[in-house]
Amino acid sequence: MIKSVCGYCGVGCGIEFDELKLVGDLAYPTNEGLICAKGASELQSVLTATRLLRVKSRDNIDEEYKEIGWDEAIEKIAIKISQTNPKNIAFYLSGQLMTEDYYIANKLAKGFIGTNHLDTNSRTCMASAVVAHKKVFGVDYVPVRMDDLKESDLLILVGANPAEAHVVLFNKIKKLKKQGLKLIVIDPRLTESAKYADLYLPIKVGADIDFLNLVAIRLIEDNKIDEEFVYNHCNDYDALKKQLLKLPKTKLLKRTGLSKELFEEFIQMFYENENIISAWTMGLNQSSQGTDKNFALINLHLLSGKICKKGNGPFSLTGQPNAMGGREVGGLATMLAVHLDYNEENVAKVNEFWNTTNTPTSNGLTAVEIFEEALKENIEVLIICHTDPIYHLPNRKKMEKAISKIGLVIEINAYENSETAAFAHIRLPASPWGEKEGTQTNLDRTITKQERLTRRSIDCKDDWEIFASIAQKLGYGDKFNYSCPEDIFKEYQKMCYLSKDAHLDIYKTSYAELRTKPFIWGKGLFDKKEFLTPNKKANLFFVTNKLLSEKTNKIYPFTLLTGRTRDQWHSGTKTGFVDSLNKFKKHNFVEINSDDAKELEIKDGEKVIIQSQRGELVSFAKIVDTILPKTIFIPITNREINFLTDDLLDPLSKEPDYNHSAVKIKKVYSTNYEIK
Ligand SMILES: Nc1nc2c(c(=O)[nH]1)N[C@H]1C(S)=C(S)[C@@H](COP(=O)(O)OP(=O)(O)OC[C@H]3O[C@@H](n4cnc5c(=O)[nH]c(N)nc54)[C@H](O)[C@@H]3O)O[C@H]1N2
Ligand SMILES: Nc1nc2c(c(=O)[nH]1)N[C@H]1C(S)=C(S)[C@@H](COP(=O)(O)OP(=O)(O)OC[C@H]3O[C@@H](n4cnc5c(=O)[nH]c(N)nc54)[C@H](O)[C@@H]3O)O[C@H]1N2
Ligand code: SF4
Ligand SMILES: [Mo]
Repeated sequence: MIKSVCGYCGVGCGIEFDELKLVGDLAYPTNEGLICAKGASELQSVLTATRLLRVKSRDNIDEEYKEIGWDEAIEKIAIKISQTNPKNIAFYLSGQLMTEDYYIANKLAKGFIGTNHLDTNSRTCMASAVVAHKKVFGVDYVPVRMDDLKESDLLILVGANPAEAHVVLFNKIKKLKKQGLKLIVIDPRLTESAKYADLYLPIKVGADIDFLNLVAIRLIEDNKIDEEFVYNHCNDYDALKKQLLKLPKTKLLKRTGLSKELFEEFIQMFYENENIISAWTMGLNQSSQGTDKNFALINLHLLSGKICKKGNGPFSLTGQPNAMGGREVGGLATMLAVHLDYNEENVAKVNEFWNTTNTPTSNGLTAVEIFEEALKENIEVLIICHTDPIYHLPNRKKMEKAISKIGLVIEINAYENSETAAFAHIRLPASPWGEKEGTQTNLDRTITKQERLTRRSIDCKDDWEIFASIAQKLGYGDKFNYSCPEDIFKEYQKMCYLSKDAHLDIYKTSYAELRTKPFIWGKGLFDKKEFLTPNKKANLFFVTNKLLSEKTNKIYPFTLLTGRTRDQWHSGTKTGFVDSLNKFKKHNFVEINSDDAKELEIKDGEKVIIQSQRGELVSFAKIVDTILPKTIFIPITNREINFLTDDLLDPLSKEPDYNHSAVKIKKVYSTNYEIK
């Protein structure tokens, strides 16, 4: 029996493998034996016929790939890197990498090659929460754990659908509901999660700041502010109060599309329940004002003092299995390493620790920005690992054009059917989950050991080994002399002492301990109501809805929402071919409100074309009453989704505005449209 952890979502369920099947680990505190269909089938993904098993190369993207050896490929990469100015080299990583992989890639790129352009798909996912945490608390720290839900009276889900995206967490929520936990869901779609809500608020897309400000105003007007907490532990309350009270309340409510009655029901539940947790995900983060939306929500907890005590607080739900670990390591272009920002003192510390002089001194380009620079022909080498940017970045046509201008694109992937593959020059086969070991941190700071369950495919390497072999070829061998992931983990643990106040107390555990039980870093960091800001107080920020997103108009009258379905994982390289995951839901559909469908004479199951200013896709209509009028929903299992989306970014977090693109939808009469 081997114990490991699921490699899909941020819940991070403990699993057991007995050579025949995967089951939930009853003794593991996060999931207590529960597991979802994706987790239970993960070994099948290791065995699919679509694995990338050989090194492939070509000089030009119009040519066919040829198989080459590892040595030749690594040499080609090292030669090109050594001939290129570091400012023209970029790395694009993933919240699905393990901590050890992330650590090595970050050390190689920033510390030795000397480029600061190292970002991750977490930019498209958690960046808004990261920026908000840092600005409000002075540190990227999630102050709530799943266990806190047991002591909470009310859970508010805003722009999150855990019934499909964090399945085991939602199963726990359902159990707790039976013991009295109340649930409010705020979402333009009556989602699977909303079906269990005590109160469902069908908010208009993009109106969350208006709603949350309105609640803050009510807290002030009804004397529900926790003055002790606000005056002793927060900055800028008086300024916030003054500005909030100037806002036009009727207009705010109108913009939310909610009735006064529904709003009042929300307020009543907020007042009646002592302990409140709010949880959010992509419905807030992926927005032109993603960070502001985080501020507006966290404000409510600070104003009402519902934070820093059991059963209370703002709970950002991390999506990917190790997006949190990547943030800890510093695998973002806006961070140096181990929660350290770029500044002279930190760069000196990091240079000394890595025994180098090459570390850059300022932030690098973030995800979409890397591609924007590529469009200007300023990126010559791009190393992509464990993610599929051509599938997942917004405004796909533009991203395709950009990547085509990069001289050397290296794709490290465990599967051969990514969308990015068509634009790569060298493809390196990685060993996937199940064939390797390492650590990952889940959404509530729990670090777990992933174990090797099966033998490694002959020509594959672990992601960290690939980065280490590039480092060795570049002549940094003595600094990248690791024999196994544990060596890397130990070095990373030492580096955590450099973090501010050493709050990343990851040095307290070890591989040996992690094999028997998980470790939670930063336990009780805010218990004394002290934050990591200069005066130890949390910052309140006044924000308003600036209505920056693409506006619907006569030509494009619908707003496009995009998101998850329960049994599929993003582009589907790991889940798309697993029979047990395919039986419940069709992948290719677009949800449209029944009134809109009637008006457009679209019937259920009919072929429809969806177009935006940037591109189009063809799908099948699914007529529902669970989505607001003039809003459609397409799951991101549709690999063409981002031909439609807008590449507008949040100015603070640089996270894309995925959920607010203006589109039109119409029935397809012609037989010319193929559905891929
Ligand atoms: N099955 C499965 N699970 C997954 C994943 C997967 O691919 N498949 N991916 C993982 C990852 S990486 C992530 S980031 C998480 C994402 O987890 P979630 O964010 O919970 O998943 P989404 O389906 O993107 O849900 C976002 C919700 O926000 C709503 N929404 C959109 N716009 C607005 C708005 O303006 N206001 C409000 N209030 N709501 C809005 C949408 O209708 C949708 O219900 O899931 C993780 N879990
Ligand atoms: N429209 C729209 N776009 C979105 C989103 C949205 O909600 N709407 N969500 C955004 C978010 S939150 C996210 S997180 C991204 C996700 O977008 P991606 O990260 O592109 O999605 P995945 O399909 O999970 O890609 C992971 C890749 O890693 C490969 N892989 C699997 N195992 C291994 C391994 O062990 N090693 C290596 N090297 N490779 C491996 C897989 O084959 C796959 O190609 O999409 C973003 N894009
Ligand atoms: S809930 Fe998430 S971590 Fe748990 S088994 Fe399902 S996909 Fe894996
Ligand atoms: Mo994500």
